[in-house]
Formats: sequence, C-alpha cells, structure tokens
Amino acid sequence: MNSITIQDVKLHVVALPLVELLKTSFGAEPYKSAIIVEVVSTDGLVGWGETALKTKPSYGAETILTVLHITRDFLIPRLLGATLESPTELPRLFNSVRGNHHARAGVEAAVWDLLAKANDMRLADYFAVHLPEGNQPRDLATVGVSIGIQDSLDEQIALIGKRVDEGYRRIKLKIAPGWDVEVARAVRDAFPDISLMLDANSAYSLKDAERLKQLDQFDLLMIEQPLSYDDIFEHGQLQPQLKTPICLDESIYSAHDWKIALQLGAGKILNLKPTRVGGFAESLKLYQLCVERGNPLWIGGMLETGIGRAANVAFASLPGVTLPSDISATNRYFDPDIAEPPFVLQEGSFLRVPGGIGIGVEVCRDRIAEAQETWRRYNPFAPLWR
Ligand code: OSB
Ligand code: MG
Repeated sequence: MNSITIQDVKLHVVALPLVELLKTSFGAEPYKSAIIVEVVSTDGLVGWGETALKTKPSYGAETILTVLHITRDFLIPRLLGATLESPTELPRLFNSVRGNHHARAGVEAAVWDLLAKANDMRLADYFAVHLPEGNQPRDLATVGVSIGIQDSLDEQIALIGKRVDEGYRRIKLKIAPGWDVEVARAVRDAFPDISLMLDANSAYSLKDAERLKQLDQFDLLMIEQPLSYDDIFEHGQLQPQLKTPICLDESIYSAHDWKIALQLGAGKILNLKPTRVGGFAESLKLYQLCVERGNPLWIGGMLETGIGRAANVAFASLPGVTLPSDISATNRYFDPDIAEPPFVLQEGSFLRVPGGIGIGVEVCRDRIAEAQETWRRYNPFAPLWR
C-alpha cells in the first residue's frame, strides 16, 4: 500500500439552500451548513472530507464553529507533515484531542479519500481492505428517506406519497410530543404496507413510556433515540417495555458505547453516523462489532453534501450494513450540489456507488466558492479560516 505525506489542509465553511427543510423535535435550520476539508499530499493528490453539522448544538454538543476551532487549532497542526500508511493511524495521532468527534471525522474522511486515491482504489474497496475477508462492497447502498415534521397531517401524508412515488421503500418520520401517535395512525391508515420508522431525536423521557408503548401497534421498523441525547441507561429500562426495537443514534459515540448499550439492553439497532463516532476508523470497529453480534446496522445522515454523501454511500455498500440507510438522492437535498454527478435513486430504493477512485465524485470549486458566500451572508460575524 502506498503512503502519503500531508502538505496542506484547507477548510471551506459552506452553506447551501435546502430543497426541503428537515424539522425535527428540536426545530429546523434554514440552510445546510458544513465544513469541507481539503487535504493535499506532497505529491499533489487532493482528498476531500466533510463535517456536516448544524450551527446550533441541538443534535449534539458540536457546532460548525467548534469544529472550525478544534480542526484549525489542534488537528491540522498534528496532521501537517505527517506520513501515513493508513487513515486508521489518525485516531492515535489525534489521541490528545478529547471528544470533538465530528471535527476529527471531517479531517479523517479527507485522508481516507486521499489514501484511497493514492492506492488507485474506490473508497468502498479501500474500506474493505481494512476489514476481514468476506466484506466486499456490493456496488450499491439500499436507502430510505427522512421526512421532517410538517404543519398538518394532510401535508405529512402528501409528502410521504410523493416520496413513495419517487421510489423510496423506507420512510422515516420525525416525531415529537404532540406529533406522534396520531401521526403514526394516520400514516398507517393511508399507507398500510410501507416500511415505516420514527425518529424522536431525544424528545421524550421515561415518564412517556405509556405513550411510546402505543406506537407498538403501528408495525414500525424501529423507533430512533426516544430518550435523552446522552442517555444509554434509561433506554435500557424503556426497551423491555416496547415491542418496537429501539435504534440508538445521538448517544452512541464509539464501539465502547455500543457494547454498553448491548449489555444494558438499551437498543437493538444502531444508526451509525460516521461523523458522530469520530470517523471511518471507529465506524469500521462498530461495523465489525455489529457483524459479530448480529446487530442490524444502517448508516445515518446529517444532510451531507455530495462529498460526505459519496463516502457514506461507499460505507453503506458494505455487506454488514443490513438495513436501508438515511442517504437519499441528491435532489432531495440540493439543487445544485457542490459535487457531480448527483446521486440518483434507482428502482428498488438504492443508490449506486460511484465507479471512480476515492469518493468517486468531482468537487466543483466554483460551487464551493458560492456556498462560502452563502455562509458569509447568513453568518456575517463568524470567523473564517482560509
Ligand atoms: O437524527 O438522524 C437524525 C439530520 C440532521 C440531524 C439529525 C438527523 C438527521 C436526519 C437526516 O434524519 C438524514 C439525512 O441525511 O437524510
Ligand atoms: Mg436520528
């Protein structure tokens, strides 16, 4: 395997208008913000990564500006001049930087792309190099779509109908207290056969167990993160009361956390967001743990641009990812995106893994520049970095 030496790291803070907002239990942001990481090697290769985060600490503790600070002041100085044989060396290089998973993940993703390119491989195949035999990617990722809270039941039903017509075979709805049982009932009445799941984004407490139990009647694939964003213990008390499997999202930051969750019976399914767990090295550990334990696994999304989406599609094409992932077609998110070509939903509810090396999509620098302008317009006082 070829190694690389890091010559330069550039950060591009971007904002893109969303084709459709995603309102969760903690609200909706009016545009998509992300930090695009560009890593350049001494032999002139370029790798791209993305931290797709919110501007508010509403999903987790990190925000675009904390990522900027940690990346610029602590991660980049450790990376410059480093010679790497594998991106799996990065967690050790960044060992002295506690937490800040999304920040570490953005830089790490760019190095994965760079090293895959240095070795003339597609990212999906390069992931498989880091796994035991029998984990060859499938060239496609099975996907669903995540739909936000709407202003009325009629609008909710209409939007689901539109997504089903587009070909999505798994629908995820955001719920919150007051927008839950009645919504699930209405949706089930309108679509008796769709594969349906709900995501509460931490909106409930154990006191709501009776209400959550009522959701069991709607034949849900799973309910995602009903309790606090930092809780594992109480999910372990809720799961035995529910027939619907609990899927953990917000509260799992590592393979270690998932082992605790399994031990406590806190959930049966993992939503693996590579950026939430600090990157693809930790994601590969979680992947292997889920394969060993027979846990259903899918890849979550943070409304990534085409850069983050391409890497997530590559990861979701690994055979241990057994459930549809939250990676929808480009036209659900952006028009246009900052990378080409767009991901197009295929018959059967899947996206194809790009054929090119690395992430396999072309980054459009003019669109990045435009998206940086959009960020500045929305955040005139935010500091910028190169
Ligand atoms: O909870 O899964 C979530 C987006 C931003 C923050 C949290 C979540 C989400 C999604 C979007 O549900 C999934 C996607 O990228 O399409
Ligand atoms: Mg979620």
